[in-house]
Amino acid sequence: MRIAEVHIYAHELPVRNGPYTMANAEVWSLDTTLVKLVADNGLVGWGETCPVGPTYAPAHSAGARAALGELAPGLIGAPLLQPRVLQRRMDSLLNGHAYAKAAIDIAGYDILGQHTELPVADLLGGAVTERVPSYYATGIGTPDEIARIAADKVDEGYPRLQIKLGGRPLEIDIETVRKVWEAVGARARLVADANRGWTTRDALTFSHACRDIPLVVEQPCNTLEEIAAIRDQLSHPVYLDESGSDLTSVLRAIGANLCDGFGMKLTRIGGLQPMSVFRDICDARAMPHSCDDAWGGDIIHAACVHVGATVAPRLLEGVWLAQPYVEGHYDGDNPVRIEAGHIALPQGPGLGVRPDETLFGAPLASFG
Ligand code: 0XW
Ligand code: MG
Repeated sequence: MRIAEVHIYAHELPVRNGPYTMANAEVWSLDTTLVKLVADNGLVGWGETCPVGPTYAPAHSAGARAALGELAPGLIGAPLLQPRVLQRRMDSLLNGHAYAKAAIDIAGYDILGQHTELPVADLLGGAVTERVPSYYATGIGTPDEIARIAADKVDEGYPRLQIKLGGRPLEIDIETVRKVWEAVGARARLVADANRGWTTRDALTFSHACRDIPLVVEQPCNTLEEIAAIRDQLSHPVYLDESGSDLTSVLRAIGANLCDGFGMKLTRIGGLQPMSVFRDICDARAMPHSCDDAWGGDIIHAACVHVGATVAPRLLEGVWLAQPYVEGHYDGDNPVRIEAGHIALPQGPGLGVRPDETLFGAPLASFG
């Protein structure tokens, strides 16, 4: 079974009640890229990659499409039965650009699942649950507003909250986290995510000021070097998100004791195949982590839930989906939805989601 056709589509996802704000990004609408692979036996699989704007990560939608255009001609005839071989084929065609390769990898697994009549979670080692926990990520907001959202989301059933911080006076960040703690207490696990927005001074001041609040600090500063410089002085565990840019940086961070866990994104690491390797590295060192992506619709959401369902429950920090911020679904019959802070594993072979492709219009480019 080999790739016979590659089709690339663009689709706009306006942010419901936008904008969505982080220390280094304010986004009103996201431009997602969908990939349809057609196998030589007629099976069709879908992949997706959707950077959350051009400033969050070294990834942007036009970059994804340029990379896919570079890869696609060389992928015609590539094997679909061996996901690692497909990854190597992509690496032989283009250095880097993991977030574009991820869309091909995901579509390949969707086809492989249909061919074997297995859900993607089984292809990744097997689901340990049919319902994964999610977490709610607030945007940047006033202390009172974020505390109110936090209380509402915990009431809704979310077991974990990620409070977005950074890009403003540190006192407001500290007050925000204090008010959230007063509002929800130990009813949810708390994460303070500055998305690279703090200096080492800010991170130290924050951690000391909030030393009585049990929380995890996520990606406080821009670089691993900055985080390494203050790691031993922080009062809280540290998770890496943006700095866990590939398996090499993950190995380096774990080996040098630079973190206690990760926020991981499926497209950043290059798709389901490298994500399953990341999962197993984390398992070997008892490192908790999430299985997220930056943004997107039902296709990337289904992929995140499938891999999340294969993580040892004590290590799964949750599967974050953009779904609460996205209007509608690609697959009205099998939508991937967060309900009471948890997500049901899609059923059926492959990703378990069949998008209505008329939503995406004509392909931007087709190969094969
Ligand atoms: C909350 N997320 C997983 C989604 C946004 O794209 C950013 C991200 C994070 O943790 O930084
Ligand atoms: Mg993060």
